[in-house]
Amino acid sequence: PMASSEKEAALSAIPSDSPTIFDKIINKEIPSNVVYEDDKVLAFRDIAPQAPVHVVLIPKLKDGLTGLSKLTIADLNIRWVSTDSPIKVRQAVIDSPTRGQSVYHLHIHILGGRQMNWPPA
Ligand code: IU
Repeated sequence: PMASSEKEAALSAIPSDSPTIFDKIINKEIPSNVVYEDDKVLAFRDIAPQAPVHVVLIPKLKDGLTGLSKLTIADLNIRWVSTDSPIKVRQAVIDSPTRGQSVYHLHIHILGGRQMNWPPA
């Protein structure tokens, strides 16, 4: 299944500044299900969703930034947050029939650090 090939891909991937499949998604060389796009960011639906709504939000500029380990607040402001992109992403996913918020204080989930499966164990 997708989960094991994704796991194998993650285990064999090496950090690199080389172009990735996300560059091709940004350049529309390969298709993706775009939910929001502006000059700085692209948000698209993950091809192997780990939840009923699973959107990948990526900056268009990589500039050596290959992962969260090097992320700074300046990167967040310059590369990720353009005026209304979080609102546009919200608008794109808000109609999902599956809600499930339990704590009504603004929050965004970022999932990572381990491989996950759907349905969740
Ligand atoms: P990761 O943390 O680097 O493993 O996250 C990459 C995600 O990108 C992962 O959830 C994939 O399912 C997803 N993805 C995608 O949406 N479209 C693609 O063409 C490829 C990966 I390759």
